[in-house]
Amino acid sequence: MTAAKTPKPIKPEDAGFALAAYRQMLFLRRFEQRCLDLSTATPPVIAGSLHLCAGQEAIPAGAMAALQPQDNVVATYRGHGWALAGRLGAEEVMAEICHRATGVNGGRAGSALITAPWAGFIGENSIVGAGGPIACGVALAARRRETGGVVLVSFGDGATSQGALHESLVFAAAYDLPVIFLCENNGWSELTASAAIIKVDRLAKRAGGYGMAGVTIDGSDPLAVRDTIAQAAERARSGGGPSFVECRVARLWGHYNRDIEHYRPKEDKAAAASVDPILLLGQRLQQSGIAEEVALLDCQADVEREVAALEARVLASATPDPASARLHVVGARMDMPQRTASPSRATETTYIAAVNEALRRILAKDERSLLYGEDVGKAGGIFGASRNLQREFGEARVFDTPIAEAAILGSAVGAALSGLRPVVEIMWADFLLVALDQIINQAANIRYVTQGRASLPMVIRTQQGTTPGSCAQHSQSLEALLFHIPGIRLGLPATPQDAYDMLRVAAASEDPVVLIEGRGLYQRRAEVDFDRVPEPMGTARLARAGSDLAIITWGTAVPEAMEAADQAAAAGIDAAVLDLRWLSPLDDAAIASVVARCGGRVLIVHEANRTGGVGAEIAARIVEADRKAVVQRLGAPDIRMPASPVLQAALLPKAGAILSAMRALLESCRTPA
Ligand SMILES: Cc1ncc(C[n+]2csc(CCOP(=O)(O)OP(=O)(O)O)c2C)c(N)n1
Repeated sequence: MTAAKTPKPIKPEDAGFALAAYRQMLFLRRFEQRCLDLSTATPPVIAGSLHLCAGQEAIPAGAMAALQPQDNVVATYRGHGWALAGRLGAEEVMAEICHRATGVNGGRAGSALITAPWAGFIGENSIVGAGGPIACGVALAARRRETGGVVLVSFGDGATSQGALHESLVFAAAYDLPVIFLCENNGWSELTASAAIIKVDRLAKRAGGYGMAGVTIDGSDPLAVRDTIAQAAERARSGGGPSFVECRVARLWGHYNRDIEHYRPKEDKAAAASVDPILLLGQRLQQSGIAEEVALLDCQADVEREVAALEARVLASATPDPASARLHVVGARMDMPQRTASPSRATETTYIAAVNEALRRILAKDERSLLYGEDVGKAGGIFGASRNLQREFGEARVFDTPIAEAAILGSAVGAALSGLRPVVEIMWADFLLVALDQIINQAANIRYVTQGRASLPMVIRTQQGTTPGSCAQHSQSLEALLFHIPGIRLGLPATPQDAYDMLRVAAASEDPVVLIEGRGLYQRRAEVDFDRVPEPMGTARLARAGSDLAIITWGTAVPEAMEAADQAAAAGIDAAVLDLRWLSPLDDAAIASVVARCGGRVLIVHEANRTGGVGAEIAARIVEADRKAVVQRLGAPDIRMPASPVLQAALLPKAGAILSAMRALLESCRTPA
């Protein structure tokens, strides 16, 4: 809690700014009050939760005055003040909070996720701490594109306990990124007093631990905020790296609109009211001889009229068209890599070398592309996917990162939002689990929330599967987790040609793409035509024609299915093998066609566990389309993966098990029901 203070005089040269800040803060308070009232009316005019910034208005009012047009802001759910103090119009912001068609995001974001990167407002974020990594990516892009811009990311004191925020502090420090980490310390972590769970008296003390400058200031003083942010921005702009600015403020209202604050001592609330920043600034303006009380009252009345008129216009405006709810999940347009001038010729290549060549061509083709991840730069990746690429394209475009998956993925989100085309590596698919937020809550949402105004051309490469000796934390096949998520593309190349083609197709996509390679396939060799025009995203490959039974499969199960089909052929069974390649978009037409050609006899094979696997969805789709189809699934049983090769062999759906399943399926079709 901030102690009561004696008002500091305002210098004459600051009079204009102080008056403007006073009006802006009043406007924000009135705006928030009306939103609160509308949300607690019976019935509520605004549905859902609001996190209002009463008591914290001086922070955006002061900070935005120190930023320049090329700078960007990343806020939290308590971000109305940042949206208003920034470059968005009050009417479009209130309309968004009221879920109107004319809102910044057409009602898709609501109060807590207002997103307007086109206006330098990268957006609010409802995931505590998630903005830090994204800010790092925006800063990477600012540096690479030489905009001279800095990025300010605001977060609460509670957020300083979040892993993603720590990763972003580490990441920003590692590259001296132009980021200002601004902590709005209101003393509360939702319903818990931060002092009870944070054992440091000043959060800015932690900055030194990251190797950056840190300072604690009075966040209820817009002049102090302006001057401190101006210094931090100057440091960032001149290459001095990130700063951590802790702004102490009082939370005047509850955590959210329906918070009855039963947990909060009355004295704490009273103490907060006594340091109301608007009250304090009003006193200072009067005591410094800048404004009389009557002028301040006039200003208040004027603001009230303005907000009332604004509210009337917003409430008279239309709600979104329900038919539009399905639009803008992913983009319709796709720039396909074109045929190169060189004549087509096939070269025998390993899968991993094909990945390397695809990355090389992506970097050569487009200056906006970046390649980074753990060990990706100097060493060229633990599997060699990026070998020699740093030497060829330089450390600014191909680089190593801290061991910080949330920062890797989140910075890719920020960089892609800011005009770059990052390709990042997550060393093992199992490591995605520590940072899924940045894919699912962040990347997958951008196009939808912005109604297609912003898109995220980013590629995440990883690899998965069981190999002899790999333990349960380095063996999982996790595609089903991502398959479930709208807004991202998902592919699993099974051959060197597809490893090459699909990566280039992914890099041309305007949507986030996750490519899961097969570690067990990396040393497989096959002919690769590096100059052919790749097939479009979402097309399956008929790896083997047949008519007795269709095996539908993908990823590491493909060679096993091919081997099983070869063995079956020797026994007179003519099996087709459809390698789906892409799970999103899913090639429903190719599935329907192979199912029809095989008389509705289908075996779906994947290395991932059977329960909740992608096979279940495909089986459902086949049977929904043809109730007579006979569909079986073969996956790993629902067991953790042991390291012992002997134990692994007992679980994995290898060729022998596939052949047995094919025979059983055909037998069941011959047996009358
Ligand atoms: C990752 C995550 N964990 C928990 C929450 C639930 N939550 C929403 S706001 C909040 C409190 C955060 O406190 P602080 O960072 O101090 O910000 P303030 O709300 O005070 O602005 C919590 C725990 C969340 N949204 N995201």
